[in-house]
Amino acid sequence: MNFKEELKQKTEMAESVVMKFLPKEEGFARGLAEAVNYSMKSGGKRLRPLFMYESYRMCGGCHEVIEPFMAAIEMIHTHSLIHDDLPAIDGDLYRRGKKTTHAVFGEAMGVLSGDALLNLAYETAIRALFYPGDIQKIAGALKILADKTGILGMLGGQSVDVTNEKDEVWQIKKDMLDYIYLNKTAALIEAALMAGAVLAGASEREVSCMEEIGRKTGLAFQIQDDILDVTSTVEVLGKPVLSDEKNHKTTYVTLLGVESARREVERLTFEAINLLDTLPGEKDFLRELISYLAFREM
Ligand code: GRG
Repeated sequence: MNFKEELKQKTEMAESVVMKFLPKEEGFARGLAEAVNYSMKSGGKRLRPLFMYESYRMCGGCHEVIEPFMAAIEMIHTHSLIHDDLPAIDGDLYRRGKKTTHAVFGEAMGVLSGDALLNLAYETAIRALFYPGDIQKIAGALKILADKTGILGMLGGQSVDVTNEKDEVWQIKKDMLDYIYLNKTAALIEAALMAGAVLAGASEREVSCMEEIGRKTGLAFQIQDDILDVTSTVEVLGKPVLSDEKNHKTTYVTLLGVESARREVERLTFEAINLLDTLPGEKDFLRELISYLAFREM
């Protein structure tokens, strides 16, 4: 099977795992479950559950305990997208080629469904405690998920982005831009790789190597996002282009130009793969996935 076929098959597997943990649309709160399910079923690459599954598999894991964690990380990611699209932040009406959650269900339900998803992520991950398995590993993975999402992770990174916008600080230096990218984007990719490794019983050295791989891969992913914002089209991306310019954002493209930004993506990807190759386990798919993302078109 070639990489593209394998990616399709594994994405479908991740998709079906995520679907298992969605709420039932019933009762008085049916509207909230509908908004949550709308956003969770609106496509997306399912990269974070895929990264988590591949790390788990590579480190020798082979049990269903990974499944609630795969669903949980996609829920956290989707929460961040719903809130990022709100009028108070980017005010975007399209994502993944579909209307954004607040555009369909209204702003209040957009806020609430994002909140509900963040909570549902932990409700879901906690279910792993009731699977047969090592409680210590599950506790370790829960801690990673919570830490990488919080003030010292994704939410902290986003807060700096939002504060700059509020204060109309348009020109920021590279160290601050890196802080934002490493937290708002890379932290969840680090969490995916680390939690997968911890659940599989990997050593401390292996888990911190996974963290570094996630850091480099996540930074490259966000720089590629900057590049696609100026080089792609709304049809290919399924969301608005030139939005960084519209929002006066400093990006790797505004700091370095498209060509140097591309070289940075390639350098970070090369370093991530070199680190991956220092780890034991079967990693062909993960290696190809990391390099595929450096040239992704959406
Ligand atoms: C401030 C209210 C408020 C909310 C913040 C935490 C947060 C919401 C946003 C996090 C920042 C964020 C949205 C970063 C974007 C990272 C990124 C490049 C997302 C796109 O990921 P893909 O391409 O998306 O994997 P798909 O659609 O494929 O799942």
